[in-house]
Amino acid sequence: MKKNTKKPAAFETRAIHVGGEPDPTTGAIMPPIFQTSTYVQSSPGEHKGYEYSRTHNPTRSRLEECLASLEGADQCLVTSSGLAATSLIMHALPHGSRVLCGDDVYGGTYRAFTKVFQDMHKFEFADTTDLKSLAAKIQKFKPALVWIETPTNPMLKISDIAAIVKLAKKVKAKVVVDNTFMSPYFQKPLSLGADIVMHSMTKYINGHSDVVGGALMLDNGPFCDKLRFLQNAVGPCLAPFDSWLILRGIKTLAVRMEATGKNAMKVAEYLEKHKKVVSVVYPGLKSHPQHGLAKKQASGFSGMITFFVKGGLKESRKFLESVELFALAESLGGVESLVEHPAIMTHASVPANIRKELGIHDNLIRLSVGIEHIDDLIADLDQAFAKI
Ligand code: P1T
Repeated sequence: MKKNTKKPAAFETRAIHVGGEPDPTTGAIMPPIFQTSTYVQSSPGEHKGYEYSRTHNPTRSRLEECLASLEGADQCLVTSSGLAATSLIMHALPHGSRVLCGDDVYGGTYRAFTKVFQDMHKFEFADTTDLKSLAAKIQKFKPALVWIETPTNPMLKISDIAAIVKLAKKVKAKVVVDNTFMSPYFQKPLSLGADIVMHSMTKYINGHSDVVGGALMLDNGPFCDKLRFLQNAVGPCLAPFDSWLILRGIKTLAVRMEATGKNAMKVAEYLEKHKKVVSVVYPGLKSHPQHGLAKKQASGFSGMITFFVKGGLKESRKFLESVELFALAESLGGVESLVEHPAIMTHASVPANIRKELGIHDNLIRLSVGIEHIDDLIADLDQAFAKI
């Protein structure tokens, strides 16, 4: 994208054009996929900026440029999965660091912190929606890093990013926000003071359920340099074709997020009135405990809904086996609607007693609302409820 205009281009425009410049050698409007592992040098050490694709790849560089722009960061590093991005941060921290993590996070993140990195760092978990107790915990534990997901997966709790940054700064802790559920279209944690944004690009950023990938966005500095070093030294790099697919998916990020948000609001309102539903959790509903905060720190509520169906596992199973348009599958953020059972599926790696404390009961169902026609989505939910 030419950089001679005074006013920075809007999000929608940057999503299409940053990193999307036509190929300079052929004029191809779509960037080529540099499906190569290595690059020819004219003399040892003399090359065109690319040596080996674990270190650099032109297709991957384009994706990183686009994502840095959308999230408002100096830099972006893309990785082979969301968990690979999380792992890079863990490797970048000095050994023995203290990490304070939100109590309700993706099951795989919880598993990584408690079953992979637990000997490298010291982890504690806290309800990051309760600022008073969080302030005390931060003062006592003195973490080097505070890790939050907002909204959380799967309970959709909202944490006050700016307030947590203030608390973290008092003990010089960095704040990482897993922004997967919102995408940079609805929420920009760096603008609220966070140090690093992490994404599972597998979800909204790519949006088409055909790639697994992760991303870290942050500003220039020693921590960024360390992550770049580790991206090459540890090796969780994203393949050129996957980078290209995500670059393609991002072009429609704004319209997809608008559509998913609109559909989700209608589905949430429908569920809230349904007699076979005990309660609905959706940040866009006035009944959500942090609805006001959600409105203040983000520009939309995204497409994730959780609800408690009347009954227990039997009723949940019946509902999940009966949906026809909603697909019963892990993951989220694609154009197609998905439904899942957190206790058995995405959060099975969280111990049962902790699941219970968090409210991840057998009658909890999670929806990722896609961008199909709303009437078809409601009709599908209706017929599935009728089968219970
Ligand atoms: O699956 P992967 O790309 O490695 O991303 C992990 C991850 C990180 N953070 C959040 C908030 C996530 O939701 C995920 C992955 N989540 C699912 C697969 C899921 O169904 O919730």
